[in-house]
Amino acid sequence: MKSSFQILYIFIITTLLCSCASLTYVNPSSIGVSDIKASNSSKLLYQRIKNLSKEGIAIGHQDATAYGIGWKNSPKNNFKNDIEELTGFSPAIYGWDLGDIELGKNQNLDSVPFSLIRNEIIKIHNKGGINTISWHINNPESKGNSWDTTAVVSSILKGGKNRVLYEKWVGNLADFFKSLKTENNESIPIVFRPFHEMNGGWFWWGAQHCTPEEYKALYRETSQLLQKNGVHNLLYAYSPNMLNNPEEYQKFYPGDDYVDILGVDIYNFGGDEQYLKSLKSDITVMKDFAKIHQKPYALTETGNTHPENPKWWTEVLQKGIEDSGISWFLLWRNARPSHYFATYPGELSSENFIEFTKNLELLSLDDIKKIKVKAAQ
Ligand code: BMA
Repeated sequence: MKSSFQILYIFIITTLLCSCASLTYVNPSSIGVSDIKASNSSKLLYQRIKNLSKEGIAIGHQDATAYGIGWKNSPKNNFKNDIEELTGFSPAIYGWDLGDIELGKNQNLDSVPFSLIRNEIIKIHNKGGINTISWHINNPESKGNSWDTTAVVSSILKGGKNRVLYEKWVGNLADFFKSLKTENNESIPIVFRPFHEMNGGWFWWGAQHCTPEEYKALYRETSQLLQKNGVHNLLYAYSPNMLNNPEEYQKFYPGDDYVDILGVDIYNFGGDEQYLKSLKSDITVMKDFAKIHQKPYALTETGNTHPENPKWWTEVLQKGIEDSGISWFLLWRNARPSHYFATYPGELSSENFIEFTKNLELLSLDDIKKIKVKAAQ
């Protein structure tokens, strides 16, 4: 028989182990996601994302390991990323963009080769990280880029004059998604976030360039086309830009049958005061919506567009997201000294970023690696 000391010892050890790791077993068939043929790994990822938010907020960065300020991915820079260089830990969430894949090009609109994106996605998946993909797709009517707002949406919907071309473009996108496989030939689950910031007017799929009904049809038909092409490794995210009013959140919502994860993109283009206000109010709108629709939610894009305040992270972003319940926030890309959204060693706010990461229950790659969801046998 164990002595009461031994029992106490076992209890303490078990509690310590549980506080830094979580393993849940679920039956994948009990998890409902928008794609009824979704792979088991997508369903497990969905559950994992739900579990995440109970442990903290995962930190994400766009193109994190592809390049940063003053360096580019190379064999020498294997898995280098600005956040790790500064803090010693790597992000948990990795954002990528597939703009230009529809054209059959070898690299995306920011000159990142698709082969590099594929390799990084596989590496990150194997390390226990989560990948999310946006798509700055070109305009199928004008052949201009995403910001070319020539009217086009109705022409790519079923029966439209650009439909054949659009189906070809989605086919190219589908081929990339289907190529995301582990060594054991298992498909890698991805959070796909198509047609983001639709309530703004800067993209061709944005408000003013199509009706909310056309937008919803575009989102739904794209998901259907991907599935028709045999893509079943996606969780679909919906992410309007900073809201002009609370009603806007549901105005373009394609419906529970098409969306798995709720998001919102918020930047401080209009100054920090407005940014903080929007973070608080828009995340609350999204959170209430998420409660009704029973979905996880995240700050799908953010970053500092006016890097002038050395205490921005603790004085602004922290105040906007603490206690928010978001699963993650994704900082946009560190492209060059005149276009970056996170921080990097030696940057004005870098020391404050370190403080920020200590103040909040932020989850790094090592942290989320321990949040596991496995299929019950
Ligand atoms: C935008 C900018 C662009 C970039 C695009 C896709 O917000 O960063 O420079 O081409 O995202 O990554």
